[in-house]
Amino acid sequence: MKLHFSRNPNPRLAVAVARLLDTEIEFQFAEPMAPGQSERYRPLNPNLLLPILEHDGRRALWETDAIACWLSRHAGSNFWRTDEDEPEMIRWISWAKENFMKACDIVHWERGTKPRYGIGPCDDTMVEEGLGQFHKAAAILERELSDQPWLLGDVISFADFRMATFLPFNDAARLPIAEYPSIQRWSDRLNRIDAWRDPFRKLDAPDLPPLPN
Ligand SMILES: N[C@@H](CCC(=O)N[C@@H](CS)C(=O)NCC(=O)O)C(=O)O
Repeated sequence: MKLHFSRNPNPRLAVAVARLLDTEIEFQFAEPMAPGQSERYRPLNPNLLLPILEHDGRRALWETDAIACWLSRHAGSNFWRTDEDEPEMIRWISWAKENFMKACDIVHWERGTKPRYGIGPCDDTMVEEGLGQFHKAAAILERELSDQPWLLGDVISFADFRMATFLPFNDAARLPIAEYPSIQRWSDRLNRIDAWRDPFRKLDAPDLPPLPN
């Protein structure tokens, strides 16, 4: 079994899931979009994106959520809920991608990815738009986390990891997480989990390009 990854947000999330679940797996740093790499990677993922899970030598699985589901089933874990909490978990995954995570992504793209990869100048209008969406979504998330440690109650699930996809990149995005005390506490709680805080430990993978000053 092999997980192709980079240090970017979605592959980081998949590596963190594999680490959390103690999956016996080979971690392979990959650059599907680098010159000369697309021929190798297109059969594995036509989108040329990461993460990619090769799990049986014939077929490859892409999309982080599908990979997290597969890894959790493989581990016999309820991290991806398979009980009566499953619909609620899927609700939060779906909402995250349309709301909280999407807002984080907009801001992170402008303040993190664009300068890191020299894609172009930060668009302040998009940052404002992203921050507006962030505050709207954060208010809902704040209420949800005000009286429980994790999105589904007392036990962490993939919904927490998914919701937090961009928080490890907040040095670049500078989202005002601290204005939301319950979200801040939840993020601190996540950071006490080794697999979340440091998924790339001992893995051979170059650092992301630095942010210019
Ligand atoms: N919807 C996809 C998104 C995958 C994606 O956008 N991956 C980005 C990183 S966040 C990527 O592969 N970028 C090129 C790279 O990291 O080399 C998923 O959830 O897996």
